[in-house]
Amino acid sequence: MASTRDQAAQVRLANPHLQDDRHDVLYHIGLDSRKHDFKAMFGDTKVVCMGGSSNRMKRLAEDLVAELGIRLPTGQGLVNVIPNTDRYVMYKAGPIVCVNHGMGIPSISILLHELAKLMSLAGATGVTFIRLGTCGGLGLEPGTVCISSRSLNSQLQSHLSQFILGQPVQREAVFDPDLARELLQLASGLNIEAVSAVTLCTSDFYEEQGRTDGAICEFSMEQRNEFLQRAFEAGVRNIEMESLALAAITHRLGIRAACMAVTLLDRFKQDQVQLDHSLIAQFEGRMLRILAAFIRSRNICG
Ligand code: R2B
Ligand code: URA
Repeated sequence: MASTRDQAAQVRLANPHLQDDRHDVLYHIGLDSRKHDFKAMFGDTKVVCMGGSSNRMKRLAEDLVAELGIRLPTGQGLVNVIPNTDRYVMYKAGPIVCVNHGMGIPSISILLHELAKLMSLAGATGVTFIRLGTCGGLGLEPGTVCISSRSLNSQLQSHLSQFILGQPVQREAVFDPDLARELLQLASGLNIEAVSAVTLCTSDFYEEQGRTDGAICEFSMEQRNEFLQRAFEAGVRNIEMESLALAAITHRLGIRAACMAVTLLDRFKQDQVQLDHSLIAQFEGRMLRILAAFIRSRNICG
């Protein structure tokens, strides 16, 4: 359970160049502090839910409204609150924000910079960021929910590497252990198959994830299997493409965050995702139930 101190904590940026009373344009999410009242729009935010696709995030917001009985402003319904951009969509249901992050580290990292600035300017307190995604599993039944403890890069190192002003900078990629434990317990209480996982996060779906079915492949089946086995021995149980940036950026800013991803296949057995969409939606429903239980436990929806 979050402490009283955590609940009152505002998002603190790590940038001495930014003044509190600044004019700020959050370009990729189409918000401008002179045109939008960030405090009125987002000051009550408690949970920011993220996932790859725009349609899925709209559905998630609709499902949360139904599941949690969230009352929307009369006559308004659920609307995309950032219609000035088509890069991302964002829905707000009471204190819950649902926003899509696109695919890969660059896309989610741009979003995380702007979301952190938005939450800070809005004066939101006790905010938790949660990603709900899909992934490949290692030795897990399809449909297993993986809750990341930390994230490894493609060299199996637990940090995000960036080049900043031409110099390498490494940021530790760890998730809040209490939050991960809490989500795991909620999953267990709901009888949902879930594991605590070290997550491998790559910048490519095909070659970097050891797939032999991309347009280019310059390694053998033996080398593929050896890499996946080495990842498994390093604790990796799932593979996806955003957790490294989510962990590194939120950890650097002191934002409580978690990454849940449901496995679509066992990568020890195959490379191709062959599930039909209705089964994927059913698997994603498992994460919705865990998320709804988490939000209920926080008593934040009135
Ligand atoms: C999981 O699924 C996407 C690739 O298919 C990517 O966004 C991810 O992390
Ligand atoms: N997303 C990934 O990044 N990898 C997979 O294998 C499945 C979904």
